[in-house]
Amino acid sequence: MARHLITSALPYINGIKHLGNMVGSMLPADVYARYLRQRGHEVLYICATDEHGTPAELAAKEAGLPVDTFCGQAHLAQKAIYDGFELSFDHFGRSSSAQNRDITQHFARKLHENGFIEERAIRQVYSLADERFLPDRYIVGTCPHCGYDKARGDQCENCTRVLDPTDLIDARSAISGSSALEVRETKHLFLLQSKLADEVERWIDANGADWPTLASSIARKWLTEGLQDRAITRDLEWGVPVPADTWPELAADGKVFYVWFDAPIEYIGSTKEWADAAEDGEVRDWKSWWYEADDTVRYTEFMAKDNVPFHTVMFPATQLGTREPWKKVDYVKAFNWLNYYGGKFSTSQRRGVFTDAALETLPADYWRYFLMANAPESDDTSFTWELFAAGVNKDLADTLGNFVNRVLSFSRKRFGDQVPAGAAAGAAEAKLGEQIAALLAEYEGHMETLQFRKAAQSLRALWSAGNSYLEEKAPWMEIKTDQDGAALTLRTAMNLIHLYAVVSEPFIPASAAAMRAAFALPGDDARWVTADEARALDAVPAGTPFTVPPVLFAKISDEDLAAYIERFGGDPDATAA
Ligand code: B3M
Ligand code: ZN
Repeated sequence: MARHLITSALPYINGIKHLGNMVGSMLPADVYARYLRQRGHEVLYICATDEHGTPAELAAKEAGLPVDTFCGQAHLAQKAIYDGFELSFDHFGRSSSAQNRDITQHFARKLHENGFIEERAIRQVYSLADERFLPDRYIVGTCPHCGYDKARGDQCENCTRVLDPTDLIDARSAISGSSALEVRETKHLFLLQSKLADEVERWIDANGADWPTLASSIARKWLTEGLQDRAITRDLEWGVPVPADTWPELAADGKVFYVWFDAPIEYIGSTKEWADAAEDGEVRDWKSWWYEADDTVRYTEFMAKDNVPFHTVMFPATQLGTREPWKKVDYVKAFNWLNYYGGKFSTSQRRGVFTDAALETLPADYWRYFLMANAPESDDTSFTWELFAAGVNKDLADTLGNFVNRVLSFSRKRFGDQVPAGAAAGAAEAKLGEQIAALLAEYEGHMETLQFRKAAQSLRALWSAGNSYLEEKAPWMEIKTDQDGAALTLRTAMNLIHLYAVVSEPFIPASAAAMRAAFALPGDDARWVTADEARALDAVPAGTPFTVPPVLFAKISDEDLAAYIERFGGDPDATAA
């Protein structure tokens, strides 16, 4: 059995994430992790909050809190939401941990020893009012090309031209608005990516062949454009400090590492946090996953497309440059954007549905299922409340939920609280068994290749097959003439419910648990079903006591839909009209 290391891109600490963030990283990683665990693989699913950098400092300032206090609170707030979504992390860490500091510093020392880090003096804008150096995007002014007066120091949003802060007319600080700026010389560490470019390319040639096109094309594009040496330190208060043993002068100057340098290293840092949190004699070995890992470890990363260059080029370059045997990614699952009514979800404008509000509105399973069934895999996709309501009502409420309740209530009414025996399986059951086994194989195929939309389609087809069987056998008619036949139909349908509970678990864990709990089967866990078991449909034998669970999925009514659109804002064009 393989050992599966799974990471999802680390959510940035400032602010609650929206559904687009959720579907592009954490949620698919969780679905995959759950699936592999059910199939008996050893899985380590790691995530963390990404806590360093200017946006964290500014968000803390806005909240009127010291940055470490702010990050501590924001970490817990995000963690509570991810628990609500039932994300089954083995560890949800923090990039500001001592573990990450130590490993990040270790990486930097090794890169330095091997000649891949160099100290260079650069000229940077310093704000006298803010008493700090300003990153390019925190300098605003008038664009020299188009005259737009809110152009940023790195790029003009209006004409998209790439800028240098010194190009701006009437430059001022985006933080304080002060124009008391001066250019000062300061020293920084540079990662010599240009020296590692060939090696990274060879590594991608050897390992990236089976990545999805979205990931490999972005990686290639970066390499073709040429890997630039990159400043990996910043003048900030909050971050992993440059180690004083190696760079005393820079350390004394208070330099910290750039957030994108320490963030991917936190995948390792968080794994060490997980190991350090072991209790009572439990042994958690972080190194076997990351250092000299043998080829039983398969490492899969999940992320949105804008994060691909850092994961396929910059982080591997960092790892390779240490000349140490760090585990590198085997498979990069990248996602396009989820839009909101065709426009962007926006954290700053709070446009769209945010994960906290989503959970306050409806249970996690509704979101999990809909988002994965419509995941932006091959293209950007759009969230609309209309599509969401239609998907939930048709697939979850009608096809799955209604089947479960109908079968269990009818059987209880006619045969009591135990699974009825009835006749032996006949031709209809044999046909059904074949069909279920085939659909299950299809479903597994899509899960193994991480094609989540297709997997959701197969899952839906499994649910539909039960409905067709039930319509065909019509036990409510059958019972009038053939009690034993009706009992067989219901027993078979109950076995389908149990099978659905197992195979739906990756997508809708809470509802799956409720379905499984309907049957008092001793020692029942969510262990995956074999093809033979799927064909036989007899895991739940006659005589098993059962209960009828409360309605699994409530339908979204037209009134609900109107209220959601009213609250969250719907199609901007429709509202304007
Ligand atoms: N925090 C990107 C983001 O928030 C970043 C991912 C880090 S993964 C190591 O979009
Ligand atoms: Zn411009």
